Amino acid sequence: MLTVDRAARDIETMRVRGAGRIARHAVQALHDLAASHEGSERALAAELGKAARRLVATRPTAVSLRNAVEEATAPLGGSDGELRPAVLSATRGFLARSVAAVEAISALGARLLDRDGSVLTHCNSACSVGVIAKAREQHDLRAIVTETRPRRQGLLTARQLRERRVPVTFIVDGAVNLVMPDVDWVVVGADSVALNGDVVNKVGTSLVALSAQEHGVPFYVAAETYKVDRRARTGRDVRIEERDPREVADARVLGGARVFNPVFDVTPGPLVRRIITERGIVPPARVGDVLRGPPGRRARAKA
Ligand code: RUB
Repeated sequence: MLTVDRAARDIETMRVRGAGRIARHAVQALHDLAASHEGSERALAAELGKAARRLVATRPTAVSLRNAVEEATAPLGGSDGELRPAVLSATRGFLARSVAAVEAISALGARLLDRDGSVLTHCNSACSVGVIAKAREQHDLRAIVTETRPRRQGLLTARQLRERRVPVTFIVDGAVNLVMPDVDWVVVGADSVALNGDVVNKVGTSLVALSAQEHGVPFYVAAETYKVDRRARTGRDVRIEERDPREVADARVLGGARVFNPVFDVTPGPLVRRIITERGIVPPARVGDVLRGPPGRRARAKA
């Protein structure tokens, strides 16, 4: 059984990380709380409310976490006497749909990488790994993976892609612009997407996007619809998490210099060619459309 406290600590310490995984971890904890609860419905409601607040506070930028927890605890607003089964059903529904969404995104996104070539990715995103690995089943594709300072999530990406037999070249973040002339596509994930199509993802993503634009390389974002932040009109409305400076460097070796360690940054929508969601591939400015249900033909895009 996954306790709420354990799940919150896993997310805070980044033992569990990545926007999709933290959302599922939080929802699993809410599920287990409801499943093991033996008190009254009223007591369960109070505990779920407290747990939701604790879980959402663990990482402030990924709206996936807030959206998932809100969905899982939506039955709190319902009628008396049905809370436990309703929460169990909501949590199980979310867990199943979020896993299926990654698979759907992988299959849809792979269609964009429609020939042999090189694809660059930054950080570690299950959606991006899925897209690249799926495309590799069809074409002679190689991946260029950035290290992703300071937490080096690129090591995970390189390993996961190798496990799926994708040839990988691993580079330091500063080499992105140098290799970009040899890149055919960029695919990254997202922690939040604002309604205007601005994308919030691992710090450095916006620099990758600028480099891609400079070299005429299509820049794709692979993100489930629950990463769209209905409350964020633009990327500036999303709070950027700052983490412990010691993740970057020991202040003593810097002669006491102050370290600034923002974890995410905002890539403006106009730098994004398309957003790959489980409900279709959309231009960034139309990302709000996918929240209203499956897109029609017009919302689907070609590479
Ligand atoms: C992870 C990160 C990922 C997104 C999307 O940052 O920025 O690109 O979360 O990942 P951190 P996914 O390591 O700080 O959590 O596609 O797996 O949801």
